[in-house]
Formats: sequence, structure tokens, C-alpha cells
Amino acid sequence: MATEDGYDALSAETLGDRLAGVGRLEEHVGPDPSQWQVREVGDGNLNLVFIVEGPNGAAIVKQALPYVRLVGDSWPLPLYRAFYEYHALTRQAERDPGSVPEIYHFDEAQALIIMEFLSPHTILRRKLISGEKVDGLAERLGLFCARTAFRGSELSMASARKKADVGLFSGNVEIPAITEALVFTDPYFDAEMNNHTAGLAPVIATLRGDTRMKAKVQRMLMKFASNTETLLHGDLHSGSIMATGSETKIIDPEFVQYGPMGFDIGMLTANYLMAYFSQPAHRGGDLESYQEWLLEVIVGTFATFEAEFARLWREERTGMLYPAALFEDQGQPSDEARDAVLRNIWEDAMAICGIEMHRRCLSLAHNADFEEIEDAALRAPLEARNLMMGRDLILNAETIADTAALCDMARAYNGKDML
Ligand code: SR1
Ligand code: MG
Repeated sequence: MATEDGYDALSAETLGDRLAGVGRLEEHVGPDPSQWQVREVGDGNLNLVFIVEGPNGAAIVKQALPYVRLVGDSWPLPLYRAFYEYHALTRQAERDPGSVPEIYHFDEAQALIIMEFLSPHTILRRKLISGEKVDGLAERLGLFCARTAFRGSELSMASARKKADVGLFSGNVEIPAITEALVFTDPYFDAEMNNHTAGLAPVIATLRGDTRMKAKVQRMLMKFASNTETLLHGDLHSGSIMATGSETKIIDPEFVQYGPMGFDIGMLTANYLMAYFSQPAHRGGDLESYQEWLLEVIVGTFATFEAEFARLWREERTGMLYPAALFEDQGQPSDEARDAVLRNIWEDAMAICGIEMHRRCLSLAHNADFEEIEDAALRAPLEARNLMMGRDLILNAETIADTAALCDMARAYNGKDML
């Protein structure tokens, strides 16, 4: 699809001619496009993704489409999202070196990013469905969430720079609007694009009838839309993570925006919990041990997050927030202040976690963990556990003590019949 501004969507057939002469692509793939093998492999909801292979190696070419791929051209979507994704990736690479693929080239007019081909990495969600474990997963994600949260905030950044950056990213309007609708709103009414598994009606009625819970969700939406604590990844689910058995990378930050520090780690936790609740349909004899491993990943992620956040608080608190002038310089510790910030992040994360657990079963874009369970009679009770625990998390975010309590909650729901 071409636009008046000169944008033209690539295809596997046209990519070689169109990108011939892009030096960084030639460097990584080979100088002669006639020797490139190109495959379109995008299986996400929005973009084209090509693997380009040649005599020198391989690269990824990711190009935004002017509409939502999942739905079609009836839902237009601005190409400018590639610009924000590019700027998100450069900031993440700076704040947590090695966590994201290396960028080789960015073409704003064509809305395309050429980047490192991660191999033999595969999408984490696929690994969790097939019962694979990833060494160091919790540590990698805990570090990523802590470093991007802290270093993207005025705990660390100079205010002028951070405020200019908030201005830059505030141009990304349509993408946050997707999250505002699909995540925070649509699950709680009969929205046009919703779908859900047959048999869930009683649980959905409970959620939609719960005005206290819906008010809390809307309160979180207010925070999401108006709180610019830090630069978020914005879509940190297990499809935005690629891993081998021992190395993890974070991809796909086109939903980047400024928002509350608990958002990314909360969404991530929800995706681990959905993997957890869906496992009875995917595992046999190793069910319990694999589910326990998923809970260990959650515990480890938060433990790493808190330890790294505390280290950065000690060593890199150079912004205008909680200045040493008010604490250490007066011979007073700032530990209590830090713990209150961390507690706030935890409570936001718990509420966001519950909301994400709802939207992936009730709104437009479901996740494969549940979706690939073909038998609806098996899928519905597993989704019901997930939905009811999500409600509990939203309603009780302020009183869940810690990850041990969160895991006990998951174990309890895992044994319950909610339908
Ligand atoms: C229409 S986009 C649907 C979902 O895909 C993305 O990965 C985001 O999670 C979004 O909510
Ligand atoms: Mg994505």
C-alpha cells in the first residue's frame, strides 16, 4: 500500500530492490541484493517483519503498515509509530545496554527500522506454551524494568531533558489510544471488537457488575494517561520478549509512552500469570513443577527489580526528585522514602496486572496461551480463574503484601472452579 507522502509497503519481492544501497543492511547481509533471501514473518497485530538473509548474515526489517494488520484497512493507524519505536529503542539501549536488538538503520518516511536478527532466539510466549525454561529470565527482565523506570524518570534525568522528552513522545497519540480502549475500557462493556470464550458469561457478568472494580480500573487509566513518571515500553508481554535457553532480549516498544513506573512490570506479571493458568491444557506430568517455575520467575523479577532500583537510588539519584539535599546531606537516610516509592510501584503493578489479565480474555487481541486451547470447554474454566484473580488484584492491590502473597493467590485460584 502506497501513500501520497511516498511511503510504500515492502513485500518479500520488492525489498531487495527497494533497500539496495542501504549500507548497514549490506554490511550485515551482503552487498548484492540478488543474493538476499527475504521472508515476511510478522505474526504480530500491526506490522510487516522481514528476515533478510545473505552471504554475510541476516537482519530484520520491520515496517509499520498504515492500518492495524489484525483488523485490516478499516482501522487506519499512523505510520509515525515507527519514529517513536526507534526513539524508544535508542533510549532502552542507553539505559539498559544489551537488552534490546541493535539498530542498524531508520527510515522515517518508509516507517521502517532495520535491526539485529536475534538468532536462535524465539518468542518467549511460544517457549512458555511449550514448557521451556529460560535461565536468567527473571534477572534480565527485573533489570530492564528497574533501569528503564529509574533512568527514564526525574529520579535520574535532568528535568529539562525529561520534560522535552515527554513533549516528544506526547505526539504518539493513536497508539496509547489503543491501550486506553482495548486494555482499560473494552473488557468492561459490550464493545464492538470484543470476543470471549463461550461459557464465561457468569464471570463476565460479575466483572461488569462490579462498579467498585470498574472505578479502580478507570482510576488506573487516569494514571496511565496523565502520569509521566517514566518512559514505558508500553507493551511488555511475553510476545515482546525473545529468548534462547539462556539469553533474553526485549523487542517491539512501539507502544512507548510516558506513564506510571508500575505499568511495564505489571503487564509482564500478568503474562506470566496467564501462562501459569493456561498450563493445565499444555502440560502433562511436569505441570506442577513448570507452574512453580513460572511463579519463581515472577518472584525473581520483582526481587531483581527492587534490588536494582535500590542500587540506582543509592548511586544514580541525580534528578530533582528526592534529592540528597533533603536526606543524606542532612545525615538522614532516604530508605523509607525509597520504600514508599517502591510500594507505590508494586500497588500500581498489581492493579495493571489484573487489568491485563482481563483484556487478554475479553477484548480484541487475545493471547496464544489461552487461544491455542482448542476445546472451549477446557479453555473457559482456565480463563475464568485468570479473570477472577484479575478482579481480586484490581480490588486488593493495596493489601497484597508481596510476591509470596501473590503466588499464594495464584495457587489458590488455580485450584478453584469459578464457573
Ligand atoms: C490492535 S493492536 C492489539 C494489541 O497488539 C499489541 O501488541 C498491543 O498489545 C495491543 O493492545
Ligand atoms: Mg507488539
